[in-house]
Amino acid sequence: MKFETITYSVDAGVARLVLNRPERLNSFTDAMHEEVRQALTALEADATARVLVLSGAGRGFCAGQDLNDRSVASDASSDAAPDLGASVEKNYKPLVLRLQNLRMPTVCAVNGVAAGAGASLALACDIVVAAKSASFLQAFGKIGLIPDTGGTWFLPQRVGMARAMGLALLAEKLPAEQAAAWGLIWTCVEDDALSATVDRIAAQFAAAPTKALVRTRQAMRASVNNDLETQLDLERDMMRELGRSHDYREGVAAFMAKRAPQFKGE
Ligand code: T3D
Repeated sequence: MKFETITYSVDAGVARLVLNRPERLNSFTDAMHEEVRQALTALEADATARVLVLSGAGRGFCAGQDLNDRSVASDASSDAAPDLGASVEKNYKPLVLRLQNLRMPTVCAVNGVAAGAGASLALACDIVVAAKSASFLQAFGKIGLIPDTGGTWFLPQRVGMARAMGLALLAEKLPAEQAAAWGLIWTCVEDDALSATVDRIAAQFAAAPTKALVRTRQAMRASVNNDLETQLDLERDMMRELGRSHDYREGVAAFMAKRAPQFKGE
């Protein structure tokens, strides 16, 4: 597919969506939101895709909303003032929900700074791998906003309230290495190892029992609101479903035959 602000491709089960406005650190315009929506629609319809890899072109991952589109009138109460709630409702909220509900695992390669909604977008992915020179910045506080795109949900859950509060209120860059040490992301690797690390994970997911990975994601997330008994019930129901799947039968058959499994994602 041909896009102006992103690139999108699928090869060997791996879908790659690259935010591609490097001169603006891949910040989001309405056009980019629209193209991301189109790419995700294509991805959802593509039976060959088993994993989504999200990354940014150039030296940054994503600097959140393009603030050139937010040159606010001096009188904030004037009709010219943008309705950020409408922007969140139309663009950022559905983007997070779509990623979280995707029928395949998502991997984010954070190649450089991830700021504002860009940081939250990375955290909306299942696995986040960051280059050592990358960083995470809750830039919102610096321009009079709150961490959106799920920031106020992801941060306290991943790093605890004290660190979440510090990150959001002080709006200081969190280096990737510290982000990994705090449990905000899966791992941090040397800059020149980022592509190979992400490719390895993507290849593993492209050959994995996809449905089981997706149910795992759902169960993990549901645990936040469930008591133990409810969670045990959920696990029972998912085990019942997966026990009837092709990939479970294949996994057991491959184990017994001492061969590599051929999962179909079904
Ligand atoms: O509005 C809504 O719809 C509601 C939703 C909002 C969600 C949000 O994301 S709000 C938060 C918006 N993002 C920010 O506030 C981050 C702004 N950017 C920065 O603070 C810094 O650029 C960084 C810390 C991310 C990186 O700093 P640095 O020194 O590495 O790079 P730089 O020189 O600041 O940026 C490079 C270029 O990208 C520069 O342009 P220039 O001078 O070379 O022509 C800069 O203006 C541009 N750029 C970076 N971020 C944005 C941007 N241009 C527009 N919008 C940006 N967000």
